Amino acid sequence: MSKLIIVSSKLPFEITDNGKEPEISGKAGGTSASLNAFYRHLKCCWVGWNGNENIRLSEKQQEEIDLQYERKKCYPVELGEQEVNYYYGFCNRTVWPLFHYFTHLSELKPEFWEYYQKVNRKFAFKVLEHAEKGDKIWVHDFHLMLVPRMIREANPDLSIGFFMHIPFPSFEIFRILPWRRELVEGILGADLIGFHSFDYERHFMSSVRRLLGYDSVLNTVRMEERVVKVDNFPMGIDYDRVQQEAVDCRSNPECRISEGFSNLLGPAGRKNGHKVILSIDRLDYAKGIPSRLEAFEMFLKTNPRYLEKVTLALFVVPSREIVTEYKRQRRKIEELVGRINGEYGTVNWMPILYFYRPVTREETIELYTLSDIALVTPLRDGMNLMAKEYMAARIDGTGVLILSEMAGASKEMSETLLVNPHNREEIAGALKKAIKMPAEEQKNINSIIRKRLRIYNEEKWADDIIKSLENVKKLQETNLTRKVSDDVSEIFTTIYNKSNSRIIFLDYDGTLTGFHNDPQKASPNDELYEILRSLTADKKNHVVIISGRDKETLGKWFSDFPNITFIAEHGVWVKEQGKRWSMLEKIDRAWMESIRPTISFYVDRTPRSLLEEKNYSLVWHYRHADPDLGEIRAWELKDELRELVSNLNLEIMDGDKVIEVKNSGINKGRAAAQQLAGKDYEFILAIGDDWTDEYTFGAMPEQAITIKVGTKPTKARYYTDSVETVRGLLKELTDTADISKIRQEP
Ligand code: GDG
Repeated sequence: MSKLIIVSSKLPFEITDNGKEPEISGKAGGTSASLNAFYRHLKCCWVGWNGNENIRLSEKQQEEIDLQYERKKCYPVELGEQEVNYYYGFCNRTVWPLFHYFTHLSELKPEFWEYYQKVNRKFAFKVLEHAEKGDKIWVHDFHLMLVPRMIREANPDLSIGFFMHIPFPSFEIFRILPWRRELVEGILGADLIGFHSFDYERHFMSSVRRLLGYDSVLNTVRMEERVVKVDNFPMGIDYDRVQQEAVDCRSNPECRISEGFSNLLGPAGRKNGHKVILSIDRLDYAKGIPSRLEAFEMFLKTNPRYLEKVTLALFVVPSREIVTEYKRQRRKIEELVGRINGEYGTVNWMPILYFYRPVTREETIELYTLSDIALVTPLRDGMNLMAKEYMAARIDGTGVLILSEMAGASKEMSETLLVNPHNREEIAGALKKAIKMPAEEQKNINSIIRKRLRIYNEEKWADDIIKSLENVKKLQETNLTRKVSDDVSEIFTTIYNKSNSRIIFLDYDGTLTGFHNDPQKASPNDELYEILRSLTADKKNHVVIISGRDKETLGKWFSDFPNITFIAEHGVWVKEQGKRWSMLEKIDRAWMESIRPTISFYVDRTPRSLLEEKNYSLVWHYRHADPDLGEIRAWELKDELRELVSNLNLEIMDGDKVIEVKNSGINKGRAAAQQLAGKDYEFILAIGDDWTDEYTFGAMPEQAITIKVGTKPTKARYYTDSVETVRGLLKELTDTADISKIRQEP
């Protein structure tokens, strides 16, 4: 039976040595801890670093520890001191600041990168040691972005999922990384790629498009031999467990932070509606603790009536203390706490209760239950599960969450008080609003959020990802458009040589020739003329050029080819071999006057786009516009056109970086079918590159060889990557035909 292997930078169990025998024990916080429940539930395996930097083990102790890990189906990756320093250097000092938009803090050191690759390889090896055919591998986070590709290259039979827990930045930020291409290619080794929010997904797709040129359709990236799905799965929490922990905490007197502290924050210590505001984070510049403190200071300054009536319980959990910027953060926080307490504190009251120390799970839960307000204002945060846990722990339904709009969690909790974490006035205002908010209103808001969190919990999140991974595999199997490899083209030439009557449909732009800034300039070159001459020289061949081009252009370019049949303007005009142009049916063009101004308006608004006027259609080209702007404008234009054409008998065609408006019912498929009607060709070949050619592919009989140029989803049975390979294939057909002719001749 196939199994699931979780891969994360750290295992959920660390080696601890409390003076007796070293043993492994569960970690308190972080991503691996939050995946832990899921791991227990699915009984999967886990590959990760054991976190052991300092504990030296004897051979016997090592055997015992290995056994303990084995029992838990955990497979530790061993890292040396240098590897830990440099690898985590890349993770924490290069990627982390950059992906959280702290570009000035990102250290672009080649030695970090070197170790990142090395350690990622170690993780991939460890997975490959334990993975068997059909297994699912679920790789987590920015520490392991190269692992999916490394695994795939060694074993393509595995299903690989990748989930990113932190934001994926906009391309303008991501492009700073000298190793951006390798990272995107590494992630794309997965079959399914997940992010917390649509924005991160969008940013990733934009990097894929700009760096590798792969386009996406409906979250699907078409790679060389397979499709990759990219989607957003906002991570949930183990809602019932958090709620139960909160219930236990309230009923169990042993579960207390400390008597004195509980008394101060608990009901007994609250007089005259005293409110407790909770702030609890790892020490990290991305968490925005100094801005939060400044906002709190502003609140005290502008609302003197709340002096002595509020307490900010500020917990800062030590983290990455060797990194200079973290030390600086700590200093900054402590200066601010000192300044605020010094200025506003009294003998009976300190506005901020500050703690710089680790916080246990029980303490965290208790703090949730004791605090009237949770102030969660990171400057950037992938999701922030603590905001969700606060909601789940409020068992009486009260509590106000002030949440940064820069946290992924804000997308699912828009009912709460959302703030811009850089805006001190806004946070101060939200604090006042939160303090004054009646309990009924709190409950109303929270009930909506709590219901959502209960339904889309951690289990559902993980199930969704695993199911999606299974679905991608099915999609990959049904969507098996094969590449025209050397073997495949050899089969084509064999069939070609054996057949006595052949028809070959060839699209022009993007198929026989590359794209040009000015469509009028993409005229055929000598090589193409030569290929067509060879093809048409064989009397068994009927060559059909089937294009969106107007008949004048095709007529001018191919005046020396009376043996070719031309279909122009997507099937409006036909010129049979040796005959004149004729129209497939009479077409009205009066509609152009009303549509032209709209397209012209988009030409003006989109630099480097242009309007092409054909006899029976209007075309907006945006291939050379900025890709993102082009996509946005294309959506807008389609939207506008849809309104305009609703009463006219028109069709909007969404081609490869073109939008074309033309009379409906006219398409390449209809014109191609007419060429096939009543004939019995032994060899049928159709090659095209864009959406309009899908009509041609759709009109072909089952035995036809249909080839798409490019990697977008298609009805064609094969794909190839460029105009050059199309020309190569056509040459091969005629060349081998010549050879076989020569061989037959005595
Ligand atoms: C990444 C992203 C994203 C956290 N600190 C302590 C602690 N925790 C517990 C929480 C929660 C779990 O860990 C996750 O917390 P966060 O959401 O804050 O995330 P991180 O692991 O720091 O980081 C983040 C997350 O991944 C999940 O995708 O939300 O945006 O940066 O259960 O309660 N628990 C204890 N002490 C801590 O100091 N006991």
